[in-house]
Amino acid sequence: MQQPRYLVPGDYMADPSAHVFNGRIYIYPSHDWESGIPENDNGDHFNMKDYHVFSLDDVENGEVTDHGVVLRTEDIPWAGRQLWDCDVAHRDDKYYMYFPLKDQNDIFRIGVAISDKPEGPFIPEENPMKGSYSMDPAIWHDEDGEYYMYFGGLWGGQLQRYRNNKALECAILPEGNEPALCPKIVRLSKDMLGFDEEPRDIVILDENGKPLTAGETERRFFEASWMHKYNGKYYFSYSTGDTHNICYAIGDNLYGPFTYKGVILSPVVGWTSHHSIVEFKGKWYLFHHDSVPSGGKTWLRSMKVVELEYNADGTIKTIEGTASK
Ligand code: FUB
Repeated sequence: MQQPRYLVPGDYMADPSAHVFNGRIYIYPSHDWESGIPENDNGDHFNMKDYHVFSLDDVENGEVTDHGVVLRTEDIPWAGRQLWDCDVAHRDDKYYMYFPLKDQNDIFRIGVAISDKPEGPFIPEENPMKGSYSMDPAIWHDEDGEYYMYFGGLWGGQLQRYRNNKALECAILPEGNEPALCPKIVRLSKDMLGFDEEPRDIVILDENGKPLTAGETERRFFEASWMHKYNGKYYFSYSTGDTHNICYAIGDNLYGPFTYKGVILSPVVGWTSHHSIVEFKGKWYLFHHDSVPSGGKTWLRSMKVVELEYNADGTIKTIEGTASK
């Protein structure tokens, strides 16, 4: 694949989570729109209110099918506002969509909605997942047969409001040489509707085996967790948020620790960067977004795909983002 490909030129779609179901790529993005809410560090301008599902059978040239609206805030009993990055898992004969949404107290929780088909529509549960908090869920189906959720995000994602899975009186964001806040992992229950354990920290180490610090903003975790496996190793990838990189770290265990390895995607046009990585028909792809088509409006993002390549030692070749072009 020579050039990145914008997948839905007629609309604004971001945070694409891509999976192969029934031999086809299904993409679960956030649906950006012009809500008129001014931009701030809390992400209030990302005021999304529904999801579409897309699918295709040829990443490089195939027609992209829009399966239409599959879930809306008005159908979710506990909804406040802001449907952010979702993900979908397949277990037995059902598809489970995991979505972050602020409840009526403006606290991010993670909800589940269920469908018989990968293209939806998805029917939401009455309540958010018990014990859930923060945002950006990414589901990993491991070879051990279990399903795991990686999640968390700073600033508007509210992770700094919690420690040890408990809400703090006041948010605390570590600084300088203090250890960076960690993304979380939790094993899902067999019915896919709850947590089967307490969420645990995902620790990202530097080349000397020391946890990354809050001050290492070019490479510490901010949001947008994703997991994939390559040549027997677990690759945890994520966005560095305010420094706009998509980075990755490699480990031998899905709970970590992971060792930082480098940048997958350098900054794109627009504040956020968010991605997913999937293998399809013998090639690896990076689904992501930028704000080039909207002329740089950070809240109007367009999803795209480009081939992702590995070096012989298992490291990933850095892809140049649109901010430097
Ligand atoms: O789309 C809203 C938020 O922006 C996502 O949840 C973050 O990962 C960032 O892409």
